[in-house]
Amino acid sequence: MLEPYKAINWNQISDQIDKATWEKLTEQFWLDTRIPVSNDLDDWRTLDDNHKWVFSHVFGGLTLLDTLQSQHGMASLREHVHTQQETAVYNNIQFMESVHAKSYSTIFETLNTPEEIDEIFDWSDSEEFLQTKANKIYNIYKSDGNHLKKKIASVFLETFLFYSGFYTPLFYLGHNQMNNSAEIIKLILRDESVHGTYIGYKFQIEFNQLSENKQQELKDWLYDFLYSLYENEEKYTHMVYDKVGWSEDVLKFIRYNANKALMNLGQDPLFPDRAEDVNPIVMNGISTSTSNHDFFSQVGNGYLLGNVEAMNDDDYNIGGLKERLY
Ligand code: MN3
Ligand code: MN3
Repeated sequence: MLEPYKAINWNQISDQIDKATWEKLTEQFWLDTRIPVSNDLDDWRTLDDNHKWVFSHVFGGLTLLDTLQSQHGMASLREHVHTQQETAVYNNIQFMESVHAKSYSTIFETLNTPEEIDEIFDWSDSEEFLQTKANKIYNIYKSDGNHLKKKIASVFLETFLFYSGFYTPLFYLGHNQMNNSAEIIKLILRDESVHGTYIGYKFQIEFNQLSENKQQELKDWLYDFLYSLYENEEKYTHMVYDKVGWSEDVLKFIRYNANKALMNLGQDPLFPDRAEDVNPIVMNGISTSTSNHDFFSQVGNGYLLGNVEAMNDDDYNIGGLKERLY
């Protein structure tokens, strides 16, 4: 007897969050070709060589990381879904990751010379700490193991490990410089806040069904993994930012975002850093970002998603969905 192949039916939704996320993501669709990055060239020419190096190489790093998301991240999450709509959402996210990867490189391909562009790609394809970061995540994606770990890896990558790169355009945005490049980053932040929340939500549904022992085991793994990523991220940050003296500020910012990633996964924060500890100029850059705050609360049909954390004006990142109440 042939197993029937089922057509996706959007009139029969078992998880309204799938539909709400699909609608949100398709509504905010965008392309890099819409943003005139070349208008940043006047600001670019005022930067010294060290600041130019940082600006272009963080985008090289981000290009690598979203290449990973588009090629392996979503494909690995798609291997284990509960609904056909969840597959559709991952398909949308996967395409947008390709848009993101293209957009980061659009920035340095607009600002830098052809020789510099080649050097940036050579750098991102070989730099030790960047490659370590990408490989730690990639190894989880391609393993046969626990699909919950794949969701953890995806949320850590997008809500934590990207932020050492995001710091730079947000810093300049806070100074009203390089605004078109920042416009791209704002659109990406808007996407990532939905991705992190959605994947964290899917994680929490299954995590909550595990036995207490299994939950504890996974938590231990999760914090160990976060810590090993952080240790590498410290080295990456110093390697990129020591030359302009921003490393300590960037590290505060990434610890703050590591806590956000934990919140997306419904876990307790690890680091003491709070929004007020982060450079206010960077927070100012974030606060101008397009807001998605609280979009899940508009979802009807008996879902009441709690604990959208108030975040001191920075609503770039939706709070963890700690409870799923029926
Ligand atoms: Mn992305
Ligand atoms: Mn994403």
